[in-house]
Amino acid sequence: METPLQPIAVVTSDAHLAHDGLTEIMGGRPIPCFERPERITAIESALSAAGAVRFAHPTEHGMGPITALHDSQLLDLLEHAWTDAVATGDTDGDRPLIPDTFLVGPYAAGGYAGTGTARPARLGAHCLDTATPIVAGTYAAALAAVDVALTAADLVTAGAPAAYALCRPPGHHASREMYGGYCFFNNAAIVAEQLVRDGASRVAILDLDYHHGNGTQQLFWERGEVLYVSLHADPARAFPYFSGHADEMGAGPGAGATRNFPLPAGTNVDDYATALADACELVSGFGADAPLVVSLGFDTYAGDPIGDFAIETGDYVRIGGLVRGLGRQVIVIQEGGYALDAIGANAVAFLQGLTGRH
Ligand code: Q9C
Ligand code: ZN
Repeated sequence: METPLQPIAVVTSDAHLAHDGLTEIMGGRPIPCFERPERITAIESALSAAGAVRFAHPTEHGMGPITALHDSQLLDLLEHAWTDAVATGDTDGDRPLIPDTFLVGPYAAGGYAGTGTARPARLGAHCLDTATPIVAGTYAAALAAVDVALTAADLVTAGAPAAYALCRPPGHHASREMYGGYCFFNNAAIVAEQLVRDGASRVAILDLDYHHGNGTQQLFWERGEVLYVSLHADPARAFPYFSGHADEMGAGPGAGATRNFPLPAGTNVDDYATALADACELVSGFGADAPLVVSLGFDTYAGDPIGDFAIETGDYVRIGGLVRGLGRQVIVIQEGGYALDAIGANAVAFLQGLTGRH
């Protein structure tokens, strides 16, 4: 006989509202940000309406879990970028900060050109792309997203079968010393690292965002105790272009603990489920002794403005069900997903599959 299902805990905070980048530059054009506050409010509304969720607020976890993975220069930059730019006149207070000078080539290999490098110039030393604007509230929002993720982890560690962290800004493109791809701190990686620090000897991360999580991959590239498995659009055609190929499998003690499933344009739920079943085999075989961390993106949705997969709303029930089939506790971390008219329904469908309510 089945025990009554408990409502899944959804961790959320209004702190993300302070990060509203307004403009990103894509293909040389300034356009309204895809990564907007309405993404999370839409998910909250849909989950409220669907019921069977219980909202929880994050607790503060301090800087320790962040400094455990991220470079101090990245932290310093993100903390001060906006106020420095205001002080130097590099923003009039209305425009977001998007670097126009990038550090590549020999200087990049050797660190900064000089210790006197001004903070405004450092943006381009730590930034991946032109799609990740910084505004006054960015740093606070990014810190709060980490607390949202860590609080979901706390709930699961305390015994909940699953918890859903409505993280915004997302995290999986952020590496040790680099922000970009709408991400500042790597929420999912920080959770995985915290599980290791709390005593787990093996932790698995399953990344279901449309894009490859280059940041998560980099952070655990040489770490055999953290498995990173990702399904995503083939980097031959999709951001982040430089990583996510099938032959990238980790190095040193981490050799074999990174696995990538690049997928073609038009991938539908049958194709996706086939790859996900293989990914789940890897997760099962890894033998983690901590809850599974899932980086969840709804940019795999057919109607997503920056994706090209063919997954429909109802398909997320099946996808959530495949994750449920692993029979593990799950910490779900929100990553991407930009179709505002469907992201809420997609989240409801995924949770139906994950919790078995369908
Ligand atoms: N020409 C996440 O979904 N822009 N980030 C791509 C392609 C950046 C996506 C531009 C997309 C970042 C968390
Ligand atoms: Zn994405």
